Amino acid sequence: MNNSPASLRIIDSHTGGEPTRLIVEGFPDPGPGTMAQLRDRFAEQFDHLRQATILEPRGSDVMVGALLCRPANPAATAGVIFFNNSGFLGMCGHGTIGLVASLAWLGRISPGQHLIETPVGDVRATLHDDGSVSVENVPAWRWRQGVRVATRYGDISGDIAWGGNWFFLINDHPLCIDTASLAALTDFATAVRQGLDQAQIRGADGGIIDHIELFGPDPEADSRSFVLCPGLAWDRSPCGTGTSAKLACLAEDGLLAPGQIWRQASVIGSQFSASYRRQGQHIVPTVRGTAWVCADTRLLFDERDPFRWGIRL
Ligand code: PYC
Repeated sequence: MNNSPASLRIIDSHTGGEPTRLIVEGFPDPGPGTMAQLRDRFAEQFDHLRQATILEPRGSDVMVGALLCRPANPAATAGVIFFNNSGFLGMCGHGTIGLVASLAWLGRISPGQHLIETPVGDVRATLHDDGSVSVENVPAWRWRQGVRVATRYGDISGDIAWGGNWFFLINDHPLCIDTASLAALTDFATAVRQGLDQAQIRGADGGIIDHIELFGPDPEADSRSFVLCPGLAWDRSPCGTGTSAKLACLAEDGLLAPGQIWRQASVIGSQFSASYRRQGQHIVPTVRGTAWVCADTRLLFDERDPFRWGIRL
């Protein structure tokens, strides 16, 4: 099998400012299996294509990649594997909204409900008539409350929750959640990430807590967040999996009732609206937002180009 294609067809979109680059053609066939199996095969055999798609000079650190896959379940509309500059994501809320908007733009799907397979479970996406997309995510839950982490900013307390990725959620911090504070927010969240790693504080399954989420007030929404992603880029969107983790904490604290709408703003002011239903000890969050398709093009990998597989620092 040729695992180094000369080009990939991609659809770029953004959801609340956060880009998704969907690979729709040209990727080597990863074979049959679940999305978790395909993700592992992708990582073993095609990691140069992840890097080529996301890293400079063709991509950027802020971009989330999505590989469109044949689903294992014939009833599903699609399977998807999300990735970024540092590796792979479990689920991605803004990316699923981007995926659905891109499939609609290609004319491959119509408004209505679509089952989508991801490496961490199935999600149900609804494409609405106005082009917005609701994603009923995998079950979310709070694993630990009030965990103290030693950082170079002192001890920081936060909750650990699963929303399709592992999050450390911090309400109590000294920073403003605004664009003037982005460098300070990034430094602070990076320090928390390092503190978690050094203390080997992990998620319930031993997974790395690779998303750090800080909250503050917003004049229009219920809350505004800053989310540091695994590759140390900050999320331009309110982060769908992060909003899911937030809902799990709000539900546990009795601060949000099932079905009640929560409006989560990002640091640049884009918004998701979200609600949840209960499922045993967990909640099932639904996150709604809008994505805009911005490019339908091809990435070219000339074999003479020394950076065809990305600038690897
Ligand atoms: O929307 O879930 C999300 C997400 C994860 C990382 C970037 N965006």
